Amino acid sequence: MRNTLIKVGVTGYFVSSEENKDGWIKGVPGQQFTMFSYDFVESILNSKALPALMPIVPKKFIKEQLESIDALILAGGEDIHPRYYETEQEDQQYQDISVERDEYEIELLKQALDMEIPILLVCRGMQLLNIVQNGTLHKDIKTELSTKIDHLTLTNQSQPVHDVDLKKEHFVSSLLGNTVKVNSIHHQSIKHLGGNLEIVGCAKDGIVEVITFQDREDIMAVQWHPEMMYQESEHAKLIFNWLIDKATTNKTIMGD
Ligand SMILES: [Mn+2]
Repeated sequence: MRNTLIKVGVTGYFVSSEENKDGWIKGVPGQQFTMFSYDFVESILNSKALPALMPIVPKKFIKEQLESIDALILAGGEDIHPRYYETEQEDQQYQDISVERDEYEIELLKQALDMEIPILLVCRGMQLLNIVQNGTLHKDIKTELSTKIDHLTLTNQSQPVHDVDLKKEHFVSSLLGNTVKVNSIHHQSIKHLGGNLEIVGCAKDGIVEVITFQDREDIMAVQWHPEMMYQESEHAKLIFNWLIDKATTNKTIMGD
């Protein structure tokens, strides 16, 4: 066995030339960018693994892109276009949508599932998993549901906002305990659960916060952002350690 670091691929934002038309993000006006939050770099390094950016590439390269990593994180970001989970389309323009990213990540996730790569899905990533399994979303918690919890808290991202109660006798609660205190930076949530998935954690108001596959312990999807909490919260570190442990086990079995 080669003693190499586990490589964790992380998806991120695609910044189009239109979004960077004034050059206010980086570089020169109109230049396009791919980027992810540095919180992931720190969280992954902290768990003794090496982060790798997963830029949007043409579909024909996705398999090789996935072969270059040992674990995958689908990060948070824009809303997913409702055309992927609604048959009745409202005639409206959506803000904060990236169809380029949707197309790429849906294919990436499908292939990663087939290749049995360990996957952590964060926020948008969790919603994407549900959609890939033919589930649906509440497009806006505030307008569709009544709750006293503020799930869209944009300040002090490393601080917990609400509890999540985890299903007992499940690998997630074995890892994290029966309740975790989490941050909350989302305005959408799971509506109908997709096929072969299981709800294993909810906030007190019933909003779904953790899903997994019924028959796999190497995939975990969380609605909160553990990468923003890894310095303060033990459970956030445990999630990254879990992902890297799963990848290490795979690598050992494969004899690489
Ligand atoms: Mn929440």
